[in-house]
Amino acid sequence: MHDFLNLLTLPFDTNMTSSVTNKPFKRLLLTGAAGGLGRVLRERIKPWAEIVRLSDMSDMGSASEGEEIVRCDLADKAAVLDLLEGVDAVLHFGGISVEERFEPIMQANILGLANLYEAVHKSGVKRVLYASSNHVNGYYPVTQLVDADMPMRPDGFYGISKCFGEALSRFYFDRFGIETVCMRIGSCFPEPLNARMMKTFLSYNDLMELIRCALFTPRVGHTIIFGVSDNDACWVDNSQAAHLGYRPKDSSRQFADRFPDTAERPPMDDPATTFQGGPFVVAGPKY
Ligand code: NAI
Ligand code: 15L
Repeated sequence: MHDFLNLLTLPFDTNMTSSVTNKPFKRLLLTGAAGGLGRVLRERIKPWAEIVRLSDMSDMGSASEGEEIVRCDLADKAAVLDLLEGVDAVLHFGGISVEERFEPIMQANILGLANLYEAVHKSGVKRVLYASSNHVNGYYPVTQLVDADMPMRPDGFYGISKCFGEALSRFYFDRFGIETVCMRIGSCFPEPLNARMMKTFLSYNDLMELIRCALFTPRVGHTIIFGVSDNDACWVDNSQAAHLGYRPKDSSRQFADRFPDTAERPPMDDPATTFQGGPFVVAGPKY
């Protein structure tokens, strides 16, 4: 059992006196920095840390002021241990982000996550924000409201790897008191790309707000929150994560003319419209 007093230790400097810059964190690590969301977050998280350490296995360009670049494969245990040195908190966005063959998912999202949490523990990092996914629950029907306490129903190897991440982070909290916010992100793109995303849409601004809440709420323990904007229709219930105070400001409704709700029931003979995971439910398994 972890020492309960660990829970009273915040992941950032409450006095905001860490340096002349008055930024709450000395060093924030962002993994997946070369990816779609990583590139969005790169500039936006800078006000929170004296140094943002950016990591990915792909090219991230060169470091600008206040940045450090560490190229590494999450499956490389020794490299991940080095990656975590001197880090205060982690925004973990690296890994395979779609349905894939098991082998690459296992390397990046399962072995990679085990490497990350062991390094987090060894380095004394206090908090992780984990980019989980709506695909931990892809096999719930679109007619069902889902909350964080309901059993996971993943829709493929990708979703299963995110279930692993949520379970692993729960274990590291129970065992060592390392706090994690698992953000079950819906569809985070500049705008919804289809009718399903009208329900799962998360704007970039709301993603930032979600991250801000997850990073600066004094005590988060192990929290699961669904990352969606204030969309008119939605199949997730965030009441278990109310303590984070996340209030989305955007909504998919501004795109309603593109994907009008015809009020007809979706065709229930098509798994991609029957289940919340959409096309992911039929994408696998690719073994
Ligand atoms: P992405 O695929 O654009 O970026 C992922 C990054 O991880 C890539 O730059 C890739 O090079 C890197 N990566 C993959 N395997 C790696 C490894 N073994 N070692 C180091 N780096 C590795 O994905 P995106 O859209 O930016 O998503 C970021 C995170 O958010 C992912 O974990 C994804 O599962 C999660 N997410 C994203 C959603 C979205 O709507 N964009 C929805 C739900 C979850
Ligand atoms: C995800 O988990 C993926 O990373 C992203 O690319 C989208 O496909 C999203 O889910 C979604 O469900 O729309």
